[in-house]
Amino acid sequence: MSSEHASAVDTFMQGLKKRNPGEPEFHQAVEEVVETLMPFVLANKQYLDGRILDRLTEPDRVVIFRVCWEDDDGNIRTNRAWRVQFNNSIGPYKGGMRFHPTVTLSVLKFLGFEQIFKNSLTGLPMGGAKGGSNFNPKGKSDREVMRFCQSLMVELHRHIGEDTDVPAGDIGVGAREISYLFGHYKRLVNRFTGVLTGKGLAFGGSLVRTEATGYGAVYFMQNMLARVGDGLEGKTAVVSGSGNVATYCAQKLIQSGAKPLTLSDSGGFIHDPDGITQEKLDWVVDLKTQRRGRISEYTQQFPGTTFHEGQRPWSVPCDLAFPCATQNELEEEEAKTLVGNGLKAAAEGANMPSTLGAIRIFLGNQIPFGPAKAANAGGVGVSGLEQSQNSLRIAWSAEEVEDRLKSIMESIHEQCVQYGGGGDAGYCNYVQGANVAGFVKVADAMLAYGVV
Ligand code: NDP
Ligand code: 2IT
Repeated sequence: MSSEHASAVDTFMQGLKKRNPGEPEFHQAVEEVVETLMPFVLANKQYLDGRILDRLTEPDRVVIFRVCWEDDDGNIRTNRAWRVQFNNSIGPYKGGMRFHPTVTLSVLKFLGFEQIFKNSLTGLPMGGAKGGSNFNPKGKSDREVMRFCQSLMVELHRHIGEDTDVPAGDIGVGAREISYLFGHYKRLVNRFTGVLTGKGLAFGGSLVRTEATGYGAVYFMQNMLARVGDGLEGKTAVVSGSGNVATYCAQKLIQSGAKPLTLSDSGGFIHDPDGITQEKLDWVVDLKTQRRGRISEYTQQFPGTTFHEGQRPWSVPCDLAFPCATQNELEEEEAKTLVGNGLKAAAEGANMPSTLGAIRIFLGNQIPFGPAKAANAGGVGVSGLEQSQNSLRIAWSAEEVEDRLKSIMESIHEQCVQYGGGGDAGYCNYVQGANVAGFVKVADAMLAYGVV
């Protein structure tokens, strides 16, 4: 980075931190983007004169509300919920809802901000948003989760709509939660619309939406490897997480001839040196979505495997890394370990799983590195396809949706290469590519609207 760029980034970040105190995740997400965008913005005066970076880092609005609900013992419980409607320049707000005790305004602002760029990269007309609550679904009965979702929707329904803002799932919000949320929205407004995505197949959901994020991350990896004349066949992979994204990432790896070696949750990671097979994965999906158990149980079911309590899987030697659990789960020292063990490429299934230090290690060692905005966009991409199907009142076949998902991931890869340097053969900086490619469309729309 030249000194002019460095000082422009520094001045910008100082202002942002002053305006948004106590929001470290939001600062981190913006810093990564601004660091790579600044040279482009300085070279393209219209964005500088239009103060696009100032405008793009200020959400259109944030709705904060109380959610009261009654637990199974008759106690009154209170949670806080948010919807961060970040930017709707290129389409209705779109982004998931996260239910997890670590949810704060800072976390949702980082997620909403990244969603603007990710959604732009998909090529579909979707703005950026994120929402959620500090509610912890773990250990709650289905009825408790239902009462919480219904109470949350009593307020949220005023702020969303199929042409306004279309929420979906994220950590702690899967098929069960989306069903409760959608069912209650429908009661409140007396309209059946595509207001949420990730719905059940019987009521407007799309085939392949469940699988889309994990599958998309593997397709993105496939594109990165193909660019350097390599492929997935025979590669070993370390995957973190054991939720929606991680399990379908592992599934597509298996289908592509690669061998996933690990999965994890907040309790630790399991290592299966023989490789996780489809049969074992079916057991994990049942464990996580039906029995709501812990990944440590894997070792009792499958002998010859180990559980590493309180640890993350990055010390296991592998060709490919797929962080698919949560933010900041892969730090600088862990990136060094992966590279030292011969890592060939990494793709982020989770949002911002790699710290800024870890990203610098990957880029510095010229490891093909697919950042979240690009690599995990398959989930929201298929959400966009679900919206299209709902509007058209039709349902596409699994094959049709998966073909479209593949094309979306391929197009995102091409856009990254276009703006990521390296020409035809050189090293592609996918972080720069994703940030600049995602930015241009949104920024041009904002300029066209005038001063708003
Ligand atoms: P799930 O709730 O299905 O799974 C989350 C997984 O991550 C679980 O294994 C969970 O373990 C683990 N995890 C969550 N929080 C922590 C934490 N603080 N520390 C360690 N492990 C943690 O969520 P998803 O699979 O949907 O989401 C995973 C990631 O992918 C998130 O970053 C999400 O934003 C991102 N993502 C999701 C998309 C989607 O379509 N669902 C689309 C694009 C990105 P435990 O059970 O112990 O909490
Ligand atoms: O982070 C994400 O892209 C998601 N959680 C999916 C959002 C969506 O609207 O499908």
